[in-house]
Amino acid sequence: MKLVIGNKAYSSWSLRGWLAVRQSGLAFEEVNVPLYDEDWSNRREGDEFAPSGGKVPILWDGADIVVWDSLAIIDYLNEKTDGARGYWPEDWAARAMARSMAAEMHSGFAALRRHHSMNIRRIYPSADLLPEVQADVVRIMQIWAEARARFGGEGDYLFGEWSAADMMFAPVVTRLITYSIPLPRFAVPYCQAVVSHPHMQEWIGGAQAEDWVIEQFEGPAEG
Ligand SMILES: N[C@@H](CCC(=O)N[C@@H](CS)C(=O)NCC(=O)O)C(=O)O
Repeated sequence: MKLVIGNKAYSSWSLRGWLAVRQSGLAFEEVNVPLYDEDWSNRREGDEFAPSGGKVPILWDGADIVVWDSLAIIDYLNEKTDGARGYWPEDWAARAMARSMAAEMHSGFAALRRHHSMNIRRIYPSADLLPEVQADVVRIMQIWAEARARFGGEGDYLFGEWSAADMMFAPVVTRLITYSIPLPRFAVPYCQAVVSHPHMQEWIGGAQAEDWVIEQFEGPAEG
């Protein structure tokens, strides 16, 4: 398999797709492409990018199978590994909630995503949040708290074990850290557990080793 991803420092959807592929335990080649560099528009029109409309992540499984979009990559790999790699919790009610949370992340939280772009290499001081960003953070804390309370058990993650729900929220965790967004007490150990996960440590190491800088994603969020 081959996974095409953007900058590890900035590309939050790439992180989700990469975590999904890493979870599969299957061998894959990683192709890193710097987003928005001088060659970006040529590259995104090329064959490798065409199926996704020019966005990353893109998973190629051989020459004929292509899966783009983070959620589709999770589901494809869950099926390819016969549901054996723990993408979704086994318990039916937990699974329903985990899928709903992943879908809500995928389609929602636009204000947080727009105003606080992922930047894994930085930590900025806490600043006032726009009301719409605050509303996103409140909603995220609500669903995290509910998942942890109902299904977290003794585990460190939303549904106890590391799952696709954690993969989908991992770039939210890094944003909360980057922008020093105040957290309710229960969320602190959860965020620590996410960034300490071995796959996250591997990704963060990769982000730190990159020397690409995209100015529009640098600097504290406008409040
Ligand atoms: N819904 C897609 C989002 C993919 C996406 O927007 N990726 C960004 C990088 S984080 C991208 O490729 N942006 C380049 C562009 O829009 O030109 C997914 O879940 O994978």
